[in-house]
Formats: sequence, structure tokens, C-alpha cells
Amino acid sequence: MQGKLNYKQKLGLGVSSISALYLLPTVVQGAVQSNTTSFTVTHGFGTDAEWDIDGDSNNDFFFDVSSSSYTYIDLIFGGTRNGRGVVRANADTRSGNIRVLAANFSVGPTLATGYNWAPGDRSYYTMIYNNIIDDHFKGASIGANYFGFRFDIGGNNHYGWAKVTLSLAPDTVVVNEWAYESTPDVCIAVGQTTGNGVAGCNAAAPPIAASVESTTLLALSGLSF
Ligand SMILES: [Ca+2]
Ligand SMILES: [Ca+2]
Repeated sequence: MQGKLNYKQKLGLGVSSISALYLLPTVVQGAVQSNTTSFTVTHGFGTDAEWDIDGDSNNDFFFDVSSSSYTYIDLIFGGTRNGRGVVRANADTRSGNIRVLAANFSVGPTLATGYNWAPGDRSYYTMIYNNIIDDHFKGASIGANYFGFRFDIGGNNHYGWAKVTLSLAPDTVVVNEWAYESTPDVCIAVGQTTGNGVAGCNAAAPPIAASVESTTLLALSGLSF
């Protein structure tokens, strides 16, 4: 009797253990976390909006809408918020630039050649200004645009992407969806909503590498012969 009970207990433990194993890759090792809870920021209605990317009640970015007669919608990070930057191109020399990214662009600690992290060196990053898409939002157009971001969780950088849809008059930014890697310092591909990111993916091989001459890659990797 005691043995049967133990056996059942063991069976129970076995099932629990198997369930735990299935959960482990998500909980312990981390994975891409996606969110499709869209929200709308529109000028004319005074709709400032905080953006808590990971839902930990610590705000990460902030969409600031002007309350004056001229219109703007700015993305703000840093300060008391946990946002730590957005991806821009090296060619974007103006402070406060954001660069629209193509699908599968790899967002991580290091970026593809020609890109860098826009630090919190400016208090605001303008997306729309007075019924035009602002020159700071490089490559953006009316409709859907993707950008890369990083933010802090517990003292570590996490990487992600967001899809925003822009429209004008009334100036509007709809944050359609976003995703981030729950493991610090792990890359995520723009548009990726499931699976695991790849640690060190950018340092090893940025997505654009396939079109780069191998000799260039060797040079970029610092190898010499
Ligand atoms: Ca947060
Ligand atoms: Ca405001």
C-alpha cells in the first residue's frame, strides 16, 4: 500500500517535472516576449502615454504630445524611465534620430555595420511635428514603421523592436505591437514574436552579412592573415 502510494506520488512528481521542463526554456533561459496590446497617441486630445514594455509597472518609454498650438509627438526615454536607447544609422548625425529598420534586422548589444545606439543624449525624439513626419524619424513614412529599442530590467539591457503606424492631421502614432528578449544582452530580429533570440548574434554575423564580401567580413572581425 505504501509502495503504491509512493509510486503514485512518483508518477505525480514525474508529470510535474515534465511540465516544469517544458516551462524551463521560457522562464529560465528566456525567450522572445511579444505584445499586441496596441495603443494610440493622437495630437489634439492631449493623450500622453507611458509605455511599459515588459509590464513590470516600471515605465520604459513615454510618448509626449504637445499641449500647445503647434503639434508634436515625441518619444522620450531615460531619466526615471528604463528606456536606454533606440537604433539609428551612423549617417543620422543629428541628435535625437531614430532609424526605421527592415524586417529581420538584428537588434542587440552590437549592431550591423552602419548602425549605432542613440543614447539618452537628447530629452526627446520627435516622430511627428506639425502635420509632417519629423526629420528625426529617419526613413519613416505614413503607415507602418519598425524601430529597435533597448531598455533596462534589473540593471541589465534587454533588446526589442516595435511597430508603429503613423498618420497625419490629426497627427497620430499607433503603437501596434512590440517584442523583446527576456534574456539580457540577447539579440532579437525585427518582427520576431516567438522563439529564442541568439546570444552574440550581431557580433558573429549581422543579418546583412550575406551580401558582404567575405574579405570584408574578415576585416570586420579583426582577423588578419
Ligand atoms: Ca517596464
Ligand atoms: Ca505632453
